[in-house]
Amino acid sequence: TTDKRKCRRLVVSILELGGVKIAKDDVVRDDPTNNVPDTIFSKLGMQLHRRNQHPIGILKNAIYEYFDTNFSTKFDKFDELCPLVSVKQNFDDVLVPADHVSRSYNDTYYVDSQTVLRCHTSAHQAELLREGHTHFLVTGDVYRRDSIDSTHYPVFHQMEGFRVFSPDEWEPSGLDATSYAAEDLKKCLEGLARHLFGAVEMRWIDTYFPFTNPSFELEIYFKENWLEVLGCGVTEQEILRRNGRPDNVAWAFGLGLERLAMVLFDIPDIRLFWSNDERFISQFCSGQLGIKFKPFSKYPPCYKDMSFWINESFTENNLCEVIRGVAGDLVEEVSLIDNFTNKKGMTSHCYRIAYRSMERSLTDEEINDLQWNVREQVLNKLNVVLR
Ligand code: FA5
Ligand code: MG
Repeated sequence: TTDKRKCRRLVVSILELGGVKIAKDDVVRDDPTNNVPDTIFSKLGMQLHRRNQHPIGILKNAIYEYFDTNFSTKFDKFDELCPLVSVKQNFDDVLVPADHVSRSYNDTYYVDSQTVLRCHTSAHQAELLREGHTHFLVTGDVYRRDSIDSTHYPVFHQMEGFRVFSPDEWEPSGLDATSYAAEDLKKCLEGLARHLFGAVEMRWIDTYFPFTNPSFELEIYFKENWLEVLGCGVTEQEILRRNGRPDNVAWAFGLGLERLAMVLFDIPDIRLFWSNDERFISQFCSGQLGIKFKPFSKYPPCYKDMSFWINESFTENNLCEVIRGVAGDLVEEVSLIDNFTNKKGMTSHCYRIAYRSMERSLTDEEINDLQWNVREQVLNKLNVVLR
């Protein structure tokens, strides 16, 4: 709990910095290692996963229930660990290589050169292992610079699951430790999917994570697409060895709670989770999984295109960050619709921005203003040349 208190003080000081606008702008301008915009600062401490009436909280509780009723060993639960973590916790402790893209300023929010907003709940694996936990669930808000569409948002929620096995668990099976853990993991997660959804179409995909081997992703069929809802795998032995469990094996998973909740409650757009609109909030009920979200009439989207010559430092994540900075949750999707390089070697991109409010219709004037500001900010901040 001393950790918890420390964490709170840190969050408060940052939020206070965020509140006193000038002070924070100064900090950001002076500290080139801070790339956290106001819109993201303002999400710290919201804790949607700790609201029992909110779809994210309802889902968390339903997953807790699955683990409480299906395992003889209790899973220790954490949902208040501080989202500000060290670079070491977020990356080194889970064996993310020094040159991995996820460490870049393009992908991760840095508070300073040694502190990030965690980009996954895996950041807590090592410390909890060292504290002696062998079965645990960690739920929390995670932060990523990312593209913009209906299933991606720069703040979302994950639940990490971790389970350690000892030799007397896998030895009688005749399987090697890794196969035993992999089988148990898939059984556990398929059982969870059945607990939440009943019958649902799903498939396993082989993938890569630095901290597990083998590694898998689970996809669920949703609105005519396969939607990736979680990553998982058998924990790298190096992580167990470093954290006091050299003779064990373990599995781990990281669930995207918004993605699961979208399927479960039929929520069409990830921005809705952040809505304060009564017409959204009031549709959900503590403990009830069966509710299907009824969209309050869908307002029409408005599309605006923007073409420019890019430079070497241009990235889509930076573009999305600028657009979000202007339009906030009024931007629904940003997609590259044209891309060519001319004879002189200059590359042009055309992006289509979809503006749509979840709560009301937008006026032409409002959209034109937004687009005008977006163009100006993109010019100023990204040093591109508009066409
Ligand atoms: C991870 O974050 C790994 N730490 C998961 C893991 C844990 C693997 C333990 C192995 C062992 P990934 O980057 O794929 O993996 O994210 C996990 C899930 O988070 C995704 O499957 C997806 O459901 C969700 N997710 C990722 N990015 C976003 C986003 N921008 N918005 C909403 N949900 C997202
Ligand atoms: Mg993934």
